[in-house]
Amino acid sequence: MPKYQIIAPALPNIPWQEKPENAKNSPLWRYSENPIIDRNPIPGVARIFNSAVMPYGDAFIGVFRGEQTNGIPHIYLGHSKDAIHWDIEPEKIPFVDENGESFMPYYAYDPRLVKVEDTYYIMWCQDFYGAAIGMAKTKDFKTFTRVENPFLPFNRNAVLFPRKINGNFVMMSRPSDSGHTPFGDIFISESPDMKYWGCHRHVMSRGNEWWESLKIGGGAAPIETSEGWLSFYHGVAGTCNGYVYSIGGAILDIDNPSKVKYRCENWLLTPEQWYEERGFVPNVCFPCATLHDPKSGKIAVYYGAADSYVGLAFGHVDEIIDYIKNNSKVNDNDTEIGRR
Ligand code: BMA
Repeated sequence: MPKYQIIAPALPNIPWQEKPENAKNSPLWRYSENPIIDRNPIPGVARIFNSAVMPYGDAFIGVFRGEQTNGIPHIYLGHSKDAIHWDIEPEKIPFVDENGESFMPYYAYDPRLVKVEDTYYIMWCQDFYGAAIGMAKTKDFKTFTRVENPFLPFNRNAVLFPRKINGNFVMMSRPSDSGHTPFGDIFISESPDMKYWGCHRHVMSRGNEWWESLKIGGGAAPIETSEGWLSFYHGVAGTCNGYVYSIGGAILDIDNPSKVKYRCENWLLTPEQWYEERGFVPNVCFPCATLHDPKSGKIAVYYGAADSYVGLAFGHVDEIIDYIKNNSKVNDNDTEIGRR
């Protein structure tokens, strides 16, 4: 049994590859067959990246950012038996309003997929008179009903927690601008009903370390563990040659997730492989989802690579949490409740 407990349903069929002997400098290692989704995966879509997956029945389901050949991103549904080989549906997810009428965003990107109680929620970035968060719910992956846009523009990287906390839905987001946003901290907001959002709190700031000194943003849905909410997020460095996106790790207080308990001063994954360093936007590792198994402690991280591919990395909950704790650096800004 792992030393640290993951609180989630069992996932014995989690994709996995053992740690290579030469792995160093991080508790995560890459799948040797990366990228798992290559260019031109379906007609009309040139690249799939920044996508989220979940267990579904005895297989897996996912929401995928597909960059169409006209350059406009939309969200596509995918199915997989092993969470590695994906069949992507050729049509965009057909979002509808509460009356069942078609209600498509102009564009949609960076989807996350989170199940709370018996409902799956998809959240993404879209136009709402500027870049903002769009959201929909489904129970069967056939009907996808839009819910009210949770936040005012400009905002990106919304990530719902996988259960209510103190009776409310809780969602991370990153207030931004409508362009390439040279700033940004992670906040959380609460809602009793998925319609009205408030009790906004600051979680953590950019800037602790150079690799995340420009901006940070939520990544995968936080994993509930015996140490707190294990969160894989992205941190961005602004270099003379452009932005560099790395994956960071933090552990948030289980009842008050605006309080950061541990925050790793080192990145957990940074662009090193050809599919991360070379592509439509070079030097991007952008986490959007994990699969995790409480019994074995195995964690699989799904991340977009260079705005061109989907990559997969693995780690063990004990090693990841120990690494974050052993290399943790938090300041008052991280540990306070985030209300001013
Ligand atoms: C961010 C988002 C992501 C993208 C990243 C790097 O602002 O648009 O979708 O992966 O930039 O280009």
